[in-house]
Amino acid sequence: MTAGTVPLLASVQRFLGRQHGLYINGGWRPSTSSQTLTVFNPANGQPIAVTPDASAEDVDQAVQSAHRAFVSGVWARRAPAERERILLRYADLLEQHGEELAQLETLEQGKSINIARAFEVGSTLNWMRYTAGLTTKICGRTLDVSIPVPEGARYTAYTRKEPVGVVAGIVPWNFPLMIGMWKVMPALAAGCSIVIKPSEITPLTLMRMAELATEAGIPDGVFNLITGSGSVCGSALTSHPRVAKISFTGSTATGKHIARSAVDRLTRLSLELGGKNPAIVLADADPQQVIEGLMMGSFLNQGQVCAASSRIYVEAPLFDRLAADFEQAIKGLSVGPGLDPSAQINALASGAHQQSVQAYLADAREQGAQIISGASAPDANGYYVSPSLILNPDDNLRLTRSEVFGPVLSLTRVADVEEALARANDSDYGLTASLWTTSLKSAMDLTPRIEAGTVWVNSHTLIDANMPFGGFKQSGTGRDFGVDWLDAFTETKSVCIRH
Ligand code: TXE
Repeated sequence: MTAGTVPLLASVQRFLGRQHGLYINGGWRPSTSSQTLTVFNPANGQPIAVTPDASAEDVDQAVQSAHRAFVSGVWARRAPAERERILLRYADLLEQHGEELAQLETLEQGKSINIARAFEVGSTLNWMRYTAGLTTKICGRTLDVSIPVPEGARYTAYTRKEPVGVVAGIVPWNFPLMIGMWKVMPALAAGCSIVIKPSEITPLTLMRMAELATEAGIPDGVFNLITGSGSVCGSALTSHPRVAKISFTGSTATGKHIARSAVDRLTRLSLELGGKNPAIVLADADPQQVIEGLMMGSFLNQGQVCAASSRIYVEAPLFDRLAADFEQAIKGLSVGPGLDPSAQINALASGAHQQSVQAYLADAREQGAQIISGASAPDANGYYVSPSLILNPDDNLRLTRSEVFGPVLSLTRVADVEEALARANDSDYGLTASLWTTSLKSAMDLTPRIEAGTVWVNSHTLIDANMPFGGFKQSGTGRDFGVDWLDAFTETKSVCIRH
């Protein structure tokens, strides 16, 4: 611990000191494999825990456990109000252990303790309670049908929403706890069982949530967790014949790979993939609001946010003013460990990811891009990257077209809104976008022309449990959140009764 950092709770230290296993059928068990994965603290590169690198055999045991629990009806056929009550109790347990989970998240992921408390714990609670409430709102329709045979027969038809079965949840490393619960909660609210695989670099908070699931009263086998690599453990899970539905959040490349294999069994699939999200700033925008909103939209969690703004197109009259303001704001950001609440930029999640972001910057520098950087790393062993602003990068730079997923923001001068729209939409991605203007007419006219699953006006990155979220184009398929969220975890059955 360094001066100014939050002291670790005894419960966090105890958890880190444990010998970790796989959570199958309501308890921990060792892996059949002797392979392990080490979890590092991104702030200083030190190892903090070792977890199993699960084998295909472990995955099979977890899926069979989930399948047995599903067909037994111990969860799926329980009254919706009982499932809701248990899921609300699960949320209460997260709240009770909020500080412990926030600290674990900062330790394994690198993010600020402020963000861990407010988002990984605070926002996740909102999502959990919202989703628990959906348990008692599942419903179908009654249907008037016109079946003409045999003569004189009458029919009444209706639809039922039934849980799809065993869900495989594959979780990335940017918001491990929150995105993990975005998979667990709708699956359980719908009556499914789940096998969840956290990212190999950030498994700890979901491991703790596995135990709390049992404490909340979720029956054994309904919630299973395996830790392991993507290539062996993740692949064995998403291609398992008893998995009925995959909910994946991660890179577009891995999402496509999983989708190809899912086609063989027509496994249901939701993919929430990357983004290269534009912001369009019109000349009549409020500059102060733009700076505040897009600094947060771009640098929250060191830019490791699929919805983050990373390309800003500014109408010419406002460009010089905003370039100067962004430069000042970026140079003013303090860089430090996540456990220091005053540090605004923290380490990236892994050494490999740090190198990937640095490679984008090196490539841009070699191509002659103008890069302005803020403060540098406080600890040479931590996975830090200085917050950076790129002015008017070429549209064909790797950094302009790919999801960098780091504290890197580009600002580009455009002649007018038509040029801004054309360049904003010129992307394989279409996850989010924002428009900055004080004109209601511009907002109403332009939002339908932006190719993105979410468009904010005068804000960016602010998501809500009641607002559907997902991507156009190669940013994914399906939508998370909102009142229809459970549709993706259920099958619709039509029942037709002759009478
Ligand atoms: O992602 P992967 P990576 C983007 C971001 C980042 C890039 C690479 O641009 O720089 O992806 O990150 C599991 N079968 N996003 O390589 O590989 C893996 O174990 C089944 C955007 O870490 O997609 C982990 O649990 N699973 C993003 C999860 O997939 C497999 C969040 C994500 O890893 C697998 C994270 C396989 N064959 C990265 N291979 C967002 N949309 O928010 C890997 N995995």
